[in-house]
Amino acid sequence: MLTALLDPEAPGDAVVVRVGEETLSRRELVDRARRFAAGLSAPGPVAVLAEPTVPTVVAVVGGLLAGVPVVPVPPDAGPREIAHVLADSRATCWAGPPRDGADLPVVEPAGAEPTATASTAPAVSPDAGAPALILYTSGTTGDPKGVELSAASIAAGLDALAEAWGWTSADTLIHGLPLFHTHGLILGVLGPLRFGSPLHHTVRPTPARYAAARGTVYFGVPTVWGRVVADPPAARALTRARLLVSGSAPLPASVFRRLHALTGHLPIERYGMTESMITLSARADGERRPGWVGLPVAGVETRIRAEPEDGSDDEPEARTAASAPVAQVPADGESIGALEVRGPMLFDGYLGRPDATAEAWTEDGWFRTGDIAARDADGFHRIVGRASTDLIKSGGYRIGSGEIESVLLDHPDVAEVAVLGLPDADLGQRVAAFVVPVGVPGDGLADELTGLVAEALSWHKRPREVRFVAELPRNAMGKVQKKRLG
Ligand code: MCA
Ligand code: AMP
Repeated sequence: MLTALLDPEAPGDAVVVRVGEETLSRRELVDRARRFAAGLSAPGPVAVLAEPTVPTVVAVVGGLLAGVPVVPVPPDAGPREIAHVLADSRATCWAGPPRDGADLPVVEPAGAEPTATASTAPAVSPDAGAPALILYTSGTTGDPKGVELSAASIAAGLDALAEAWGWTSADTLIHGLPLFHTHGLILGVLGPLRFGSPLHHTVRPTPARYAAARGTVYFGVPTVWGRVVADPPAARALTRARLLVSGSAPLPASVFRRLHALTGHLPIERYGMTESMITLSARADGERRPGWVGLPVAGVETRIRAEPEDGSDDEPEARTAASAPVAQVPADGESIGALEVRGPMLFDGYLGRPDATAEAWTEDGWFRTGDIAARDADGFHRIVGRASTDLIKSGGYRIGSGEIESVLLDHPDVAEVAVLGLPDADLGQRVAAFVVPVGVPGDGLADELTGLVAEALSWHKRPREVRFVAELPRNAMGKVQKKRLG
C-alpha cells in the first residue's frame, strides 16, 4: 500500500521531514516506519494520536507500509469523540500517548535506535481491499463519519496538485497545520514524501514560525493567512517563497490583496473536501483571482446543478432520476447552484454507512459536495457557501452543529439549543450556541457549556459564544430557522 504512495526503497540521507526541532532523513523515516509496522500485531486499523510530532509521521507511514488503515485521532479530542472514532473504525491498536477513551493495545513508537529484535517485515498480513486512511469528519447531524480513502485516490489527488502547482523535489514545504485532516496530513505530509520535497512542520501555524522557516511552498488556512497579513514583517519574510497556498475555507478578498501587497505573491486558492481531496485550484502558471478557487485539477469534472428555489435549509437531495437530464446553471460566473464533482481522487465511502454513502452520490455517479458555487466561461469556480447552515467552517475546521447540540442537550439546564456559525473576522465563522435555558441561567452556565463541548468532543469544536434566548425561531412546521438567529 505504501509503495503506491511513495517508494520506500528510494535512498537518501538528506532531511526529508522536520517537525519542530526534530528531523528525519528518508532512510531514518523508512527504517522507523518499518519497525513500527513490525510491531503491529493485528491486521485491523491503527489509530494514531495525531500530535504534530515525528512519531506521528512515523506511525502514519508505518501503518501505510503495513497496509492497515490508518485512523488519525485529533490530539485535542475528548473521551467521547475518541471512543466514537475507535469503536466506529474498529481500530485494533493505538499509537501515541495514552488517552481517556482509548482502551486498546498500544503499539510502541519506533524510536531513533533500532532494537535488537526489530524485524523489517510487517507482522500483519494487509487486507488488499482496505482503505489507506480513514479520516473522521463532521456531518450536519450525528457523530462524525469515517471517510475511507484508498492509496490510489490519495496518489491521484496528490499528483493532480503536483501538476497544477509545479510541485517537485526542488520545493521545501512549510506549514503548521493539524495532522488529522486532508490538508495537513495528506497534502502536508504524504505530498512531500511522495514528491521527495522536504517538509518543515512548524508545530503551530503562527506568522512568526512561518517567517522563520525557509521554504518555497507555504500552506495555510485563511485564518493563518489573516494572521500573517496582520504581522507585516512576518508577511514580508515570505517574499522569498515560490507559492503561498490557501484552502479549507474561503480566503477573504481583503486578505488575498494584502498578502499580494506584502509578499509580492498572488496566493493560490484551492478547494476540496475530506471526501474528495482537492478538486479545484488556481494554477502556478495561471490566473489567480481573489474570491475564486480556480479550475478543475487533472482528472476532475464539475457540474453545477440548478436547484429549485424552495428556501430549504437542507443539503441537496436526489431530485432527479438517473435518466432525466440534469439542469445546470449557465457558466456566467453569477448563476449559482449545487456543485457536483467526479474524479479519481474521490473517497470510497463512509465506513459502515452505506445509507450516507449512497446519499452522497447522484444516481449518475457525481459526488454532491453540499457547496453552492458558480462557474464562469473560462471554467473558473467561485464557492458561495454551504447549502446547509448545519455545517460550520471555523478556522478551517469542519464542525457539525448536530454533534454539538446533542452534547449541550445532555446538560440538565438546557431546554433547547441551536448551534450555527456566525461570521468571524479571524476564524471565518465562529461556533455559536443559542440556548433556551431551563429557568434563569446561572452565572457560570455559559462557561460550563463551552467546557462540556471542549471536553466531550474537541477543544476546536467548543462554542466561542453562548447566547441565552427565550425561544428559538421556528417555521410553521416547527423546524428551527437558524438563518433567523445571529
Ligand atoms: C489549544 N489550546 C488549548 C487546547 N488546544 N487550550 C486548552 N486545551 C486545549 N486542548 C490553546 C492554544 O494553546 C492557544 O493558547 C489557544 O488555545 C488558541 O490556539 P490556536 O492554535 O491559535 O487556535 P485557534 O485560534 O483556536 O485556531 C486557529 C488555527 C486552527 C490555528 C488556524 O483553527 C487550525 O489549526 N486550523 C486548521 C484546520 C484544518 O487544517 N482544516 C483542514 C480540514 P495561546 O494563544 O495562549 O497559546 S481538511 C479540508 O478542509 C480540505 C480537504 C481542504 O480543503 O483543505
Ligand atoms: P473538510 O471536509 O473539512 O475538508 O471541509 C470541506 C469544506 O470546506 C467544503 O465543502 C467547503 O465548504 C469548504 N472549503 C474548502 N476549501 C474551500 C475554499 N477554498 N473556499 C471555500 N470553501 C472551502
